[in-house]
Amino acid sequence: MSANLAPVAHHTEESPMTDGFNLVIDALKLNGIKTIYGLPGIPITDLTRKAQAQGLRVISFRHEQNAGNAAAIAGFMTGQPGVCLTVSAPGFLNGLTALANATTNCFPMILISGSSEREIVDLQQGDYEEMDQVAVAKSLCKAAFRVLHAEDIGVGIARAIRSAVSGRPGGVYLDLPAKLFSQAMDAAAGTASLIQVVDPAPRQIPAPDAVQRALDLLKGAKKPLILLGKGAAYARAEADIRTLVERTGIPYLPMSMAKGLLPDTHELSAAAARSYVLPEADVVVLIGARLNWLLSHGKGKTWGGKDHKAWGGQKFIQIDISPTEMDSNVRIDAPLVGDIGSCVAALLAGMGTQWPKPPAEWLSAVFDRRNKNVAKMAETLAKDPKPMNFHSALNVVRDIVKANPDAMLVNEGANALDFTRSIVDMYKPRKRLDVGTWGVMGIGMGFAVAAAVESGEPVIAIEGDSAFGFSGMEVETICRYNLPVCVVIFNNNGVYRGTDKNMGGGDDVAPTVFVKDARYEKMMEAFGGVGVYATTPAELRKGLEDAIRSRKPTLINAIIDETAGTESGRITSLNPAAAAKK
Ligand code: ADP
Ligand code: TPW
Repeated sequence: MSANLAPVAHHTEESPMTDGFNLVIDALKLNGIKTIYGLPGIPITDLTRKAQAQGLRVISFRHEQNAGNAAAIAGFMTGQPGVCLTVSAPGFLNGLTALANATTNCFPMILISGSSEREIVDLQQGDYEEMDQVAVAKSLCKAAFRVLHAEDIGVGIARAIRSAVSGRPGGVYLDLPAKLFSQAMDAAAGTASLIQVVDPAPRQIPAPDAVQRALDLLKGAKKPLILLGKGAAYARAEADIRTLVERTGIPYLPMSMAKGLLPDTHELSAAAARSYVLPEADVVVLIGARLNWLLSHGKGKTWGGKDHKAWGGQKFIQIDISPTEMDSNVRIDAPLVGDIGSCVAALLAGMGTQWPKPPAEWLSAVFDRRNKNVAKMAETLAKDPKPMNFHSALNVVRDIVKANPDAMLVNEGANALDFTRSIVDMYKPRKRLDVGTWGVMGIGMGFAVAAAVESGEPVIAIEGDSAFGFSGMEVETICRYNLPVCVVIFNNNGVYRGTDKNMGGGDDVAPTVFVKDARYEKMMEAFGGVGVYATTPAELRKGLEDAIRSRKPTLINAIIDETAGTESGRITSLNPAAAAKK
């Protein structure tokens, strides 16, 4: 054969091919992703099958919002982006609430969604499940990408991972149109196109002058306070944070999901004196906590201000990876921008081993109040009212968590949330998972599934009866994967309480009222799990102990006095009707 007649190179049986399906799976595996949370359908059904065949764990849900919430909290727990996989338009939209919630809470998550054909979508010709998903997702996440060619899958997944975990973590959307999955390419070239992301969340070292400024401010404090947020839990900085707290002897307050970063029983915890320390403190060190509504925006009466908008006079040191978080609500006198691990380490290095303790008057004022409040709470918890109320039920949960400090605790509701947060002590970091920054209902079963899958530990989910309803169908998922999840429903017959009356006097019940004495435990029994109907603390205790020992999917329907609790729990002041009365 003469040289100019040489055959054009083409693929033969000796040069194997790969396709979009395999490249997506290979790229995820190359980057250490082990689990996909999702819900199958066109065009991603085969992706879920092939992923499972190739060793990824695929946890299939009954609704995408719950799969998305599972992925988001997996991201919080592990520091690796949680992956949620959905079908086009409606599936994608169902996943979007979780993606937006992940972004709001700074949880790293990637929502991967199949989509319909670009050509048809862009001409709006009415494809199956047609939607310009990237455009819709953009405003609800940190970044949104679309991959059109198989050879770009590696880059697309690398960019999604980096966007989710670097800087302030958050949600990322990755759009994979149906056609991409069947695109074939040379297998060797495909492998070469994949990227194993190096150092996806680089440390960010604070500037030395910023560290010195913070130390100077702290040194002059007469009434210092440390406030720990879920950013500190996410950053896994508990060892250095503990050293910081103990070396300085400064009282600290944990935000809800920072509980357990240091054990809640730590001698320097001021949690039970919150309403005293916030207005009284003169210098506050915020570590991975934003001055958002959960902290009354750093001003107003909560902070000792004259009225609801006035500054209370505190000076703030804020440690955060996001430079633009500074001054978002009040002046930050000493911004310390960097990752929490590096910032706290730099503070410790700058302090040396000797650091003056806060004035004794401050410490005794704080801890006397705390001890008094703890004693008062112990009295309340010891009561045994009939029917059970939140306190007598949570007294049991408190004991169970104390005896099982490795168990995960998921929590949502209004009163069920607020009382659990203040009554149930946590002993280890990243064990308490709850409604977070938005106070969103519906995270319960998604979080519970991921908590079990990611940790292997027993999960206790304390749920208001309304809160549970948002994701209740996932009890089937819990049974299907035989997860050690014990759902405890605090059943008081409605949203907040079950006692409202129809103000129009008609036959319909009030908007906040549910079916009385609903038998939620039968939902778990329907799928082979254990159902428990508990009207006393003893029955609740036995149900929880059995569930933890047996690791069987369990649902305890804990009957709570329907008059117990308040409207909106602790945030009644944000309710327009209540605010108008003020
Ligand atoms: P909480 O609700 O517990 O008060 P927030 O969600 O308001 O906590 O605040 C968490 C903060 O932590 C966010 O501002 C986020 O930028 C920050 N953050 C998250 N991870 C890190 C990290 N590794 N280093 C520094 N800051 C971080
Ligand atoms: C997505 C509004 C806040 S709390 C709550 C609702 C509906 C339920 C409270 O009743 P529950 O708890 O769960 O029975 P308890 O202990 O007080 O009896 N939709 C979304 N998110 C929120 N936050 C709401 C509605 C809400």
